[in-house]
Amino acid sequence: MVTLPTTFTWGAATAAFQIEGDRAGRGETTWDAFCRVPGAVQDGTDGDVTCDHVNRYREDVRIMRDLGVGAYRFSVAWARVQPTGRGDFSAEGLGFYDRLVDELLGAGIEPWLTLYHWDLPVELQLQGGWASRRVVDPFVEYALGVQEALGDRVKRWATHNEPWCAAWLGYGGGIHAPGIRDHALATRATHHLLLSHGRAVAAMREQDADAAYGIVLNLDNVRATDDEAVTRAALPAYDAVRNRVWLDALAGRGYPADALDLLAPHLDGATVVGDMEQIATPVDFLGLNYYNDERLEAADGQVPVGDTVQPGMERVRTADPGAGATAMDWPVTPEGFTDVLRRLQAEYAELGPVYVTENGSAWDDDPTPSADGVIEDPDRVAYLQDHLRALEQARAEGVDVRGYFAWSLLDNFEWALGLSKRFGLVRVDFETQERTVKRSWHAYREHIAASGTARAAEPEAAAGA
Ligand code: IFM
Repeated sequence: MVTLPTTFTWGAATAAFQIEGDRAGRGETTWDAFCRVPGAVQDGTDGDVTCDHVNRYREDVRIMRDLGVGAYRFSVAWARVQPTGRGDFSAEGLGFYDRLVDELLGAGIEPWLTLYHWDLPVELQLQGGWASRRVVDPFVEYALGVQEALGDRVKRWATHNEPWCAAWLGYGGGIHAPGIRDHALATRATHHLLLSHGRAVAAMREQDADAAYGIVLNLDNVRATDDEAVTRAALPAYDAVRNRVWLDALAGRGYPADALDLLAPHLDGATVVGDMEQIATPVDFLGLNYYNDERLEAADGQVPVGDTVQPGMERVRTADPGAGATAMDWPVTPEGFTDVLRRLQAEYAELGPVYVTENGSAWDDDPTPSADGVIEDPDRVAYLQDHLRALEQARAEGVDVRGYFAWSLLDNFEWALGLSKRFGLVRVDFETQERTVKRSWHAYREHIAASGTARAAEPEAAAGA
C-alpha cells in the first residue's frame, strides 16, 4: 500500500473508445459490434473516428497543460494493446500509450490510467464476456502486460470504470454493449468485474509495490419524490445494487443481505470459496464518479420482473427531472455530491482517500464562439461551479477527498447517445476535428489557479483560447 499525497490533484478525464478513433489500429470490441446494431446508438454514430485523439494527442495534451491540470485520467483500449484480448501484445498499440504518457509527463501532467472503460475485445464476449468467469484471467494478464510496458512511468492505476454500468446497462438493461437483457448474467458480470479487479490489483501490486491502485465507481443517492409506499420500498434495493454491492464487497463485508435477496439466485454456482477475499484486496484509493442523484416515483403499473435495468425497480420509475435538467435529462443535484462524499467518509473510510474521477454535464452548446473565440456554455459553468462548491463543502467537513477530474476534457462519443451529447470543456467539431475551448474551460482553469495547487503552465496558448 502506498500513501498518496495530501496535496489536492486537479485533473481532466476521458476514455479510450470515446475519443481515440483510429479504428484500424485496434481489434474489434463489443462497442464496435453494438454500434452496428440498428437503433442501438441514437444518432447512428460509432467509435471509428470520434475525436481522432490517437493522431491529435499532442494538441490535446497542450490544451490540458494550458488548462493547468496536474493529472489526466485516460483509459487504455484493451483491443488496441491486445487485439483479441489474449496472447501477444501489439507493439504498435502499446506504442501509442507510451508516447501519450511521455507527452503528459513532459507537460508536467501525471498519467492516471484506467484499464477498463467498457470496450471489451469481442473475442472475449464470444466466450460470455463479463458474465463468464473465463474473462478474469485474461483481464489480469492484460493488466500485467500494460503495467510491464508503462509501469516505469504510470503510478496511478484504476482497474474498472463504473462496473455498475458494465454489468447492469450492458447485461441487465441492454442499453450498452453487449446489449443483453438478463438479470442473471448481469449479476454474474457484477461478480466477475469485482473479482477481476481484486485479482488484478494483487498481481499488479506484486509487480510494482510503489504504485497506487483503485477502482472507479459511479455512486449516487436515491431519493423518493413522492410518498408512495412502493417508492419508499424501492429505495434500499436501488441503493443495494447500485452502491452497496460494490462498496461492501470491496470493503471486505461481502455482498449486502438486501442485495442478496435480489441477486443470490443468479449467483448460484458463480462464487467460489475465496472470491470475496480476493475482491477485498486492499486498495489505495477509491475513484468516485458523480453526476446526479436518482429520484424515483411510483410508476402507474408494474414492469415484469427481469424487464428493468436492475432488480427491485418494478413498481417505480425515474421522476421527471424538471426545469434545469442537463441535455442528458439528468437533474442538477450538487447537494447530493456532498452527501455521497460524506457517506464514503462515514461508512467506507477503509477504501482509502477518495478521488472524484469524473464529474461534469452535457448541454446543447451554441457552436458559435463569442468575440474572444470562446464557446459560451453558461449552464456547464454553473454546474461546474456548484459542484466545486459542493466538493469544497465536503473537504471543509473533513472528508478525505484528494482530487477532482472534470468530465470531460473533450466533447466525445457518449455511448448509446453517440456524438449528440457534449460533455467537453473543449468543443470538438467532429467534421474538421477543430478544438475550441469553452467558457467552462476558462472557469475551471481559474479555479485551479486560484486553488494554489496549479502546476506552472507554459505560456503557449490553447486552441481558441
Ligand atoms: O461518458 C460517460 C463516461 O464514459 C462514464 N461516466 C459517465 C459519463 C457521462 O455519461
